[in-house]
Amino acid sequence: MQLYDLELSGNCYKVRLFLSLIGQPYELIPVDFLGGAHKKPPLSDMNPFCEIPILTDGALTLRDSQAILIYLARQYGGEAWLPTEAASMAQVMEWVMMAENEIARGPNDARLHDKFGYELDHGLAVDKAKRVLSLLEAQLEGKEWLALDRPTIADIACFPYVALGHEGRIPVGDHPNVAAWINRIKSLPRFVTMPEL
Ligand SMILES: N[C@@H](CCC(=O)N[C@@H](CS)C(=O)NCC(=O)O)C(=O)O
Repeated sequence: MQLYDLELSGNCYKVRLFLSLIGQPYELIPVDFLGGAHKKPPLSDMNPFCEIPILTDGALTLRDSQAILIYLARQYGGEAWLPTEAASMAQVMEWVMMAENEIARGPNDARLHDKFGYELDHGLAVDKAKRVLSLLEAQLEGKEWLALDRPTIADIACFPYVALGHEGRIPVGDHPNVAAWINRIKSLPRFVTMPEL
């Protein structure tokens, strides 16, 4: 199994984190992102979207961090991280989708603007990120984990860009449920960190 990776990418980090949590060995392949390696063959052939992370497992090549989490959870994680029972699976996916949508366009975009100089509407990203924090704060009222009564890939998918929010001027601030949830994830066995977390 190989992961094409960038250390500072939250999308790559969530895959590294999950691989560590489930104890799955893999080979890390750093991508020369500044040199644009992800936009040229062979990576652009592996992922025509020209983005990382990319995961290979035997003959399988996968793009998209959420899709990769789903694959790893089902293939290697048993029932724990993504159950097959219909309602539970859908409840996990509700929050995995939030990582792909609201979190990507909120705290992720704000960080891309501030830390990496991407030409994005920072004000719009901040508005979306504030909504993300409010929704998470409400969901975590009286609950330890986002979807089920245990950690699932919903928590892993949403965690990185929320916890890195300060890099886009979206600190968790007065959201105690979100702050406690972040600390809970950081306390999981085999947790690994990334810069600025
Ligand atoms: N939905 C994708 C988004 C992946 C993505 O945007 N990756 C960034 C790095 S974090 C990237 O490769 N961007 C390409 C670029 O900026 O040129 C995922 O979750 O993996």
